[in-house]
Amino acid sequence: MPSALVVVPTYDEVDSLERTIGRLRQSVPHASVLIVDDASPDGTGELADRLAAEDAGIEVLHRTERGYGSAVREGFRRGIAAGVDAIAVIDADGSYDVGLLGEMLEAVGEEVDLVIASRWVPGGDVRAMAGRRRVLSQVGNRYARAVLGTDVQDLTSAFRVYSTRVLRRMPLDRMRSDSIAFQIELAVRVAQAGGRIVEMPVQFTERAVGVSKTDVGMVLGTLRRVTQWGVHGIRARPRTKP
Ligand SMILES: Nc1nc2c(ncn2[C@@H]2O[C@H](COP(=O)(O)OP(=O)(O)OP(=O)(O)O)[C@@H](O)[C@H]2O)c(=O)[nH]1
Ligand SMILES: [Mg+2]
Repeated sequence: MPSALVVVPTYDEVDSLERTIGRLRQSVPHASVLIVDDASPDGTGELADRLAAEDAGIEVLHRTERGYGSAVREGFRRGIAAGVDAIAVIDADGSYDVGLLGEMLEAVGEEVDLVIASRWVPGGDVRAMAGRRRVLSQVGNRYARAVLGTDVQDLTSAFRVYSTRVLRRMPLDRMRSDSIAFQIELAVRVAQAGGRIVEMPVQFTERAVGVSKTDVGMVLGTLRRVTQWGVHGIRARPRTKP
């Protein structure tokens, strides 16, 4: 089992954080946890501090700036500095089944640089997701796949394990994308860096508590980004000449 850091970005997740962290500590006790909270007004940061005080395997990073992408990038920098073998990222809202993480960590290694917990491969199980969102995610993924030349089925999944080796090669300071576009950009960059990507079917349940931070603007922004990348010829795999 590789040494690992699990990055958990949080913003206003006071109703789900403790449960998610509890499950994490239970399912991968050897991995340390870094909660990155951006001054949530609902007390998530204080709750995170309390959890960290009770468990030496948990650390909290409090930031004043806001942003999912920059929170995760900061987590990557910490993991790289700590010299762990693998860095995992999972949402705090309990949507993704944490139980898969042990298997994901085992899969990452010499041969594999990114393991994606995938909702859209056979065996993936998506619950309580409104039909509209389901279609949007699948159509969006199909569009991004075609434009960017990759066969990753769930480019937008936020539950992933990266090899630290591949993250060291990412230009973290130059990356500006956020939210859904951030997930797609990283998958493409890993492929461009020659990293092998593996998808594992995950059980996904739409968040039951708390408020979504993803809005229509982010979805449209992602669509625009993917289209721009396509126009600029940015692809996971170079186009094969006919
Ligand atoms: N640190 C930090 N975390 C964030 C920020 N925005 C979102 N998050 C966290 O990132 C994770 C994903 O956000 P969600 O709101 O669940 O996004 P989503 O899964 O697309 O939307 P839902 O369908 O509502 O679950 C959650 O753990 C959030 O708390 C942010 O600005 N800063
Ligand atoms: Mg969510």
